[in-house]
Amino acid sequence: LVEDRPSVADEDLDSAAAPLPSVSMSNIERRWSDITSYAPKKKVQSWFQLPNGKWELGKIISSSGTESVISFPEGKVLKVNSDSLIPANPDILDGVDDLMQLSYLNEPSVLYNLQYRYNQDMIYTKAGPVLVAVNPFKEVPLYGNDYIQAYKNKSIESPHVYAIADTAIREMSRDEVNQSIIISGESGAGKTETAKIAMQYLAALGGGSGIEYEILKTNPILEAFGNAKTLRNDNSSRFGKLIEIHFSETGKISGAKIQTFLLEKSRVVQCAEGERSYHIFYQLCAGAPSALKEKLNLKNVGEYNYLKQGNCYSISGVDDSEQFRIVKEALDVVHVSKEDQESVFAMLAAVLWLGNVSFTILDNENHVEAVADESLINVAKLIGCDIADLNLALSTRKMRVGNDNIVQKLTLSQAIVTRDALAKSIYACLFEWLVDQINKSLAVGKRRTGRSISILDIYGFESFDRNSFEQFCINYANERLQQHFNRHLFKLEQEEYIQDGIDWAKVDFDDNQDCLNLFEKKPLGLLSLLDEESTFPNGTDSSFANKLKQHLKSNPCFRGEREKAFTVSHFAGEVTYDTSGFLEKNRDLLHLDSIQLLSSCLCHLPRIFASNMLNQSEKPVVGPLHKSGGADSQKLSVATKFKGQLFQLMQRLESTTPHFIRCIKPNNLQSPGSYEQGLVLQQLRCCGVLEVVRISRSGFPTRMSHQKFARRYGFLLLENVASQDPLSVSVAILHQFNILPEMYQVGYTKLFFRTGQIGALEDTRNRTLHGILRVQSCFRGHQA
Ligand code: AD9
Ligand code: MG
Repeated sequence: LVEDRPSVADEDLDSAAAPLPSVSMSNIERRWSDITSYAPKKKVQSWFQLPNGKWELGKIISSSGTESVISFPEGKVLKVNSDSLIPANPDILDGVDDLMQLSYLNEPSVLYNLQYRYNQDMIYTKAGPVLVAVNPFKEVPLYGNDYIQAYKNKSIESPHVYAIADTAIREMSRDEVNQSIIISGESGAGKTETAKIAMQYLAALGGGSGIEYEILKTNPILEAFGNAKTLRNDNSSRFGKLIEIHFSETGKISGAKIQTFLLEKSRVVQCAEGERSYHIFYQLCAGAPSALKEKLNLKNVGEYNYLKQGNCYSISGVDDSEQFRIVKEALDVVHVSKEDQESVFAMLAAVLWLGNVSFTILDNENHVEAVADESLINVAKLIGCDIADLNLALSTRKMRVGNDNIVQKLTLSQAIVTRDALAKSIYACLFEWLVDQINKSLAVGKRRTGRSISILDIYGFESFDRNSFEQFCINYANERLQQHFNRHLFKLEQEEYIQDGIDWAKVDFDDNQDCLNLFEKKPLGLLSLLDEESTFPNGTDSSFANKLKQHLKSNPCFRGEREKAFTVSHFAGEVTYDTSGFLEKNRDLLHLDSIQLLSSCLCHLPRIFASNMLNQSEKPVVGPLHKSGGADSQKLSVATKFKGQLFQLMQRLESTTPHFIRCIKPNNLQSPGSYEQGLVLQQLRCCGVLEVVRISRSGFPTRMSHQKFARRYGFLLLENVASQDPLSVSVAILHQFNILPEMYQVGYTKLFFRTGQIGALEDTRNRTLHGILRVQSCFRGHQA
């Protein structure tokens, strides 16, 4: 049997650049072995973990309780501790399209099953109610109209994003409940592509009014302005997105609404070596027609400081100038007027020129003023302000001392911060404004039913060598989503048991409420303490870190680290955050002088931006109160605003039926055909796929109807059963094989088993069938 099984290609295993994480008998496996004590049997296939962390499939030659002898396909034979063996599934289960069908649900079996399918371009697999999508990094022939029709007619059943979208549509009309498709996974795992594939299906089935075309066209716009090339993904989304697609009574799309979360502003003014700023800058420089170039004084990308830092100007296989044409066309479709488009491009050029503004030092206190060169002149011209006003806004700050207004000169470093803050704000406001325009164009028509399908494409859990404020917010969001995920799946599980009338003893599951409390508790939670420290004029990243250590040291999810760092135990693992920059990023101040400058501009966009910023500032305050009485705009902190958005999002999702898609990145090279076990395993753990498995495992994950069970194993019965009905036959089988009463439950229609029970039966069935075949061939041999 072992020899027949296509083995994991060695070169795939060897290509794993990073050492595999230690996967020997994780907690999950231990829990698993608590439920079924696996006694290795002769000739049975088993997983064994090599010292390098890779799993290898072998066949047990002999076993004496604590020790087993196992042979591997290439002839190697090892004597190993029986405890270190993990059962493998019988061959008939190779590449099953739902991991729940595996008799033995363990990490190596799940990894192997996904890889088996991936090697055949079957990138989608179900894990119970969750769809797992492994990024193919190449075109796979699974999409387009023929497939859409096939899923619509239900003539294909294999797992697919289309099938998920189809279920969402059906359940929306059947149950009259809003639906959501929640896509997660780490950077480059395929979330955005998956979201587009789902939208494609919804547009095809709900199309007709023409609005679906507009909805699809929002993708190139948002990607141009909100995506960038990073080291992990050439088209990385630097914002989270929820798109709510509304349907009319006749099932046609009637409109849509987009909400975005936490755009990475810092990328506008700085990016790492080998990365790019937002695509649109390169697209504009490459694709603007000469008249526009002249009007905006556009230069080559290499002339702009903000774009120079990454030392990366192009993306292989991408034509920025062609992309620019596509974006302009899309802007037309969503009704952004030509005039507005030109203003948008002017803002982009202004941001680029701002990065080139330099300063001269005036005195020995390092005070500066901006150099009145081409850059400064261009910025002033593009936003429509006075050169002198711009210079003042960049190099001075108005302060109130007592009853007097004084003007303070900025130092070089302060001026640079001010300049960059202005550039970041203009860009972020532009992004928000664009989303507003898109929403106006997609506004839900009058004949709305109030029914919708929302698609959430949000950054997955992140854990890097160095984790900052952005990871802090992202991981907090994931913690919330994970709770939603756990609770929902658990509920589903419970419902099925109740429906089939089986005993439902309460099954525990790890809730992550403790970790959420660590973030959210008032006044002594991470977010409250961060906000408090951000309002103190003398607050620094170190004083913040100290405060955390002082107040949270007894929290089991928290650990203070050396210097300015701290560690949080997230559901997906521990992450150590470096607090450097936390306060500044949380305050995200734009000085009132800059806002006033924007509000005095001749161009309409800067004025809109200024008034939006002032509107936001009316809410509760966070921001350093200067001893002298601050003239800074006081506004909601970034973390508080994000938390508010997140709560709103969760509320919205709570009222929907969720459908989960977990995207998996099989390698870090963005290349097809390579499947790194360690990397995949890490993600399966992080995005909770093994958690679903675990939740199910603490119940009765294997289900089989009475009929199927009786048909499949009935021939193994040694004695005749009085009644031939499937239930009686099934019960007789259970008795004959001594399956312990706590290992199964008999429902109205199905039998429910603990993990591993069917596996053992299946092994017996196979051995018996082999025996029968051998006897038959002997018998035929005799006859001949
Ligand atoms: V990030 O968190 O925004 O950095 P995503 O969104 O998870 O990330 P994305 O959807 O951008 O990843 O996918 C990355 C790349 O993988 C795409 O640019 C495609 O080249 C590739 N990809 C992803 N899914 C598919 C697919 N179903 N078919 C073909 C795919 N290629
Ligand atoms: Mg993305």
